[in-house]
Amino acid sequence: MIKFHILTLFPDLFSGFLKESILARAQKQGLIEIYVYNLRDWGIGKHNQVDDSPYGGGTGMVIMMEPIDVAIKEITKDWMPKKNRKILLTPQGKIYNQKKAEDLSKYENVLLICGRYEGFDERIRALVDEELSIGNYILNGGEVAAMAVVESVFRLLPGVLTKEEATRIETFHDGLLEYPQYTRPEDYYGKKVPPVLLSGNHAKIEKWRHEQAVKKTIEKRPDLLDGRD
Ligand code: 6GU
Repeated sequence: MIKFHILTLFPDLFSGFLKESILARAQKQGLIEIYVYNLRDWGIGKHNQVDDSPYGGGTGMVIMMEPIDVAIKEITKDWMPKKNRKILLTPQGKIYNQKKAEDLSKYENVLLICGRYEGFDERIRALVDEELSIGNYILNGGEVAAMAVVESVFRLLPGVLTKEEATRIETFHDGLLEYPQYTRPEDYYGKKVPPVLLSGNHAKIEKWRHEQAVKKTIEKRPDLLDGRD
């Protein structure tokens, strides 16, 4: 069982996401727990201040050390360091990928701190284990990135996908793109379903699907095959 802890200034962004069907089911089954914390709750003074103007001048506001530092300390107070991960989501991080998702799925607790793009005090970086980004583009904050991380990790947990789904992904996906799929009708205004899929010959269908997955990968994402025969 994995526990995600999300620290954000915009907790409401997560309410719809957390109710999504597979994620809701996984939470009910006790495969995953997700806690969303409002950074504002650790704000300073009667206005619960979390940011301030930058030293040296300039526009915009900078997230302050204290609310983040105290929030991290409180959220992680009972954690044993080895099985837990504290992550800052920022465009300056290493690019997130499937391998990273697999690594994270082995932790007991994962804290995702959603940075704001305008910035946070540089010293905050020293409070976390690593920084992650979900790609080379700029978002206003780490919230969408946090959802990407949660969704990609939780579907790897044993019991989340059905046995059938998991087997299909392992045997075919194995680093390849998905083979082409079709459903009714057989003929859509002249665009036809490949005849092999209607043949009823399962061995032939399996072979065709694997070939198609390889072909598609070579054509669309040859980078996925780097270092393979
Ligand atoms: Cl994690 N945060 C922001 N603000 N922008 C991003 C990102 C994260 N990953 C890609 N772009």
